[in-house]
Amino acid sequence: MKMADTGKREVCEDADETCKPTAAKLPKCGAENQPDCDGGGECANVLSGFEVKSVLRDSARDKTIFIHGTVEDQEAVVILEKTPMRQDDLAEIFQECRLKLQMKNDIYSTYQLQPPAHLNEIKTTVICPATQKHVKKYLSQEMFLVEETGEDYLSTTLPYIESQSFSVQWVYNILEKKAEADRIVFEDPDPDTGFVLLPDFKWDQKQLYDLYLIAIVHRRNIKSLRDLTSDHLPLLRNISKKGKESIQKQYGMPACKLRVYLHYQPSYYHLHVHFTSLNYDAPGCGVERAHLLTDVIMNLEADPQYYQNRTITYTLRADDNLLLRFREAGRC
Ligand code: M7G
Repeated sequence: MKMADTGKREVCEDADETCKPTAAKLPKCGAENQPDCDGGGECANVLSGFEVKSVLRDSARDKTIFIHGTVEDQEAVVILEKTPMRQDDLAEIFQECRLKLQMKNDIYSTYQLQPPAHLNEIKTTVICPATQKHVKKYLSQEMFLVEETGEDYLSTTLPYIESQSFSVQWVYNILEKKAEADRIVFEDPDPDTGFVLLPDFKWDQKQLYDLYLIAIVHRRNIKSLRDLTSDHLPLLRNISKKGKESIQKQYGMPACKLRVYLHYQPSYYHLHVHFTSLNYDAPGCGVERAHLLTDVIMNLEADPQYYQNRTITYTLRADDNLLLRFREAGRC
C-alpha cells in the first residue's frame, strides 16, 4: 500500500533528496492475532453492548470524542477519531461518492458527500477494563503549572508514582512479544542499549502526515527523564541513531522531518521515546511536556546529574492527586 501525505506539502530546508518522504511499506493492522479477529482484520463487534455514561472530552477541531461507559458491566473508555483525508483515496472518493446539495449561491455551493464505506473509517481505541485513572486522563480538566525541583521529585513525586501509576503490562507484552509483535519496525535486543521501535497506537499508519512511533527500552529500571544520567548516554544515542535510520528505511521519512522527544511527566513509567512527524501537531508535543532527545543528550553530556538536580516545569490536571500532594507540601 502506498502512503499519502494528505496533500500537505513535505518541506525540507535542505531541499536535499534524502528529505523527501517516499512511499512506505506498511505493516498490517496488527489485529490479526486477536482471539476474536479473523485474518483479514474484521472482528466481532465488541462495542455493540457499549453503554455510554458520559462524554469525557470532545473536539470539533480534532474530530475526536472520548467516551466513558461500560461493556458488559466493565468500565471502558472509547476514543473515536475521524481519520485524515488521504490523497491516494481522492479519485475513488470522487468517483464513488453520493452527493447531496446543501446550498448553491452564484459560484458557491456546499454538499454533503457520502464516500464509499471503506473510505469512511473512524479510528477507534478501546480501553477495557479502564481504571478511574484512565477516565481522569481523558476528562477535560483545568491545568496547573508546577515547578518540580530535584528535592520535590524525591519527596513528593517519586513516592506518588511508586504508589499509583498506570500499569506497564502493555509495555512488557511488547518487549516479550506477547502483543503487537507483528507491528515491530525495528529491534535492538541488547539488554543495556537496546529497544523496540513500533507504531504508537495513536497512529493508524495510513498516512505519513501523522506518523507516530515509540521506542521502548529493554531496560526495566528507568522510569523517566528524572532517572537519566550520563551512564545512559549510549542507550539514548543508540535510540536516536537507529530509531531515525529505521524510520527513514521503513517509511522514507528523513531525520530532518522528525520530532524525537520524551515526555515529562509521562503516563507510563518505563522509559520510552516518541518519534512524530514534524508536520503533525501531536498531543503532548508542547514545551510544557516534551523534551527533545537531542537536548537531553546534550544536557547529560554537559552535566551527568542534570536531570537529578534540575527544576522541571510541567502541567498537572486539576483532579490529579499529584497536584494535591504538591499543594499539601506548599509547593503549588
Ligand atoms: P506517555 O508519554 O507515557 O504518555 O506515552 P501519554 O500516553 O500521555 O502520551 C506513552 C505512549 O504510548 C503514548 O504515545 C501512547 O499513545 C502509547 N501507547 C499507550 N498504550 C497503552 C499503547 C499500546 O498498548 N500500544 C502502543 N503501540 N502504544 C501505546
